[in-house]
Amino acid sequence: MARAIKLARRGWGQVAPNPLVGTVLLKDGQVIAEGYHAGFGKPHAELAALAACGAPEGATCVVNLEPCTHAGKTPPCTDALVSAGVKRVVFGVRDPHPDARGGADRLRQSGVEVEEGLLREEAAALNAPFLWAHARPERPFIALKVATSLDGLLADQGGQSKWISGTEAREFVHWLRAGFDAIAVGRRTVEVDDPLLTVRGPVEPRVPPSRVVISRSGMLRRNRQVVRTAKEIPTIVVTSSHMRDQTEADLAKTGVTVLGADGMEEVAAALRQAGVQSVLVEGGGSLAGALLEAHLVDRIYWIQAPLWLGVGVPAFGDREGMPLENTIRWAVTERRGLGQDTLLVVDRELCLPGS
Ligand code: AOF
Ligand code: ZN
Repeated sequence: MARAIKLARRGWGQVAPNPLVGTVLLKDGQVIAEGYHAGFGKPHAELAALAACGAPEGATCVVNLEPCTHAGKTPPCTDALVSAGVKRVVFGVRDPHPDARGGADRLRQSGVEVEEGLLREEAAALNAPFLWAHARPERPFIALKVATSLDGLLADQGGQSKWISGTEAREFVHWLRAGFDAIAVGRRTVEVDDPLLTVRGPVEPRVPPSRVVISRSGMLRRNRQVVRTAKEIPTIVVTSSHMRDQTEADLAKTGVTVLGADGMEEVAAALRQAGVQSVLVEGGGSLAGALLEAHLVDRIYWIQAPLWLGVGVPAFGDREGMPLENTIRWAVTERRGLGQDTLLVVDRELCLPGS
């Protein structure tokens, strides 16, 4: 299953709104074929593995997601597994998609032995945006990316943040961006850092993520990079409802889409209505803090650099305190080194359909 999850990740940036899926076929404990869902509209992982396999009769199929039952862009994986003579299917998490779900029952009815829940947490974390899109369709999956010093600061006391983290971490962020529908920042980040917020890394996404600027006041200068390139890359500004018309007038003919929303919940709902299923929030601290305080953050990608600044810009702005007994402990879903920096990925809650 760990191998299936690793294979699934090869579809990063190519499959959304579909899930990432990898499959390993085994016989007598030996791997006989592998496959993964390489892109939206392309063969499902099970079909790719079966196509790569000479003699699948009697094999065990290990896949991170329950095999589908629907004839979508490709025929149902359950039927393909049954006709290929696969004897046993082991999967990680159930498929919540209303058309595709029910694969386990269908396989059992056809006499296939089915085991579910192997590396369930890992499989759920892998496809959190897809799983949440079905469990909670009113808002996108929201992830925060923060790169800080050892003492949790985004920038030094002069506001300098280039570069707290190293090249490996910056490459990772470009890889990360490729897997999200949108990249969001607050107005101050656009004004101060003037980022382009595009993907310039090892993975070219099938659909480039939209850029989102969240700005209560709306005021955004037309000479900022995100505004100047809005005709080429979809760019959304979310402002308070009473500033919407003014902001639209200010940004007329730039290609920027202006949405009105009051409060973080409405911002999230407005983005979902605009078609955004997953968003990576890259700062600044006050936006990150406001989202956390509103319990709207599903995941944090925290990159910690080995340096100390003492005084500077806090990662989550100035917030009210949270007594220990009222706070929650997040689930650690990944922990690894990025050059000299350390990546920690935590999920507030795992989405486990059918449990
Ligand atoms: C599987 N194996 O590799 C994937 C599955 O748009 P379609 O026709 O490709 O169908 C997408 C739906 O199928 C998706 O929403 C999810 O429920 C399931 N994805 N299922 O058995 C795969 N990618
Ligand atoms: Zn399928």
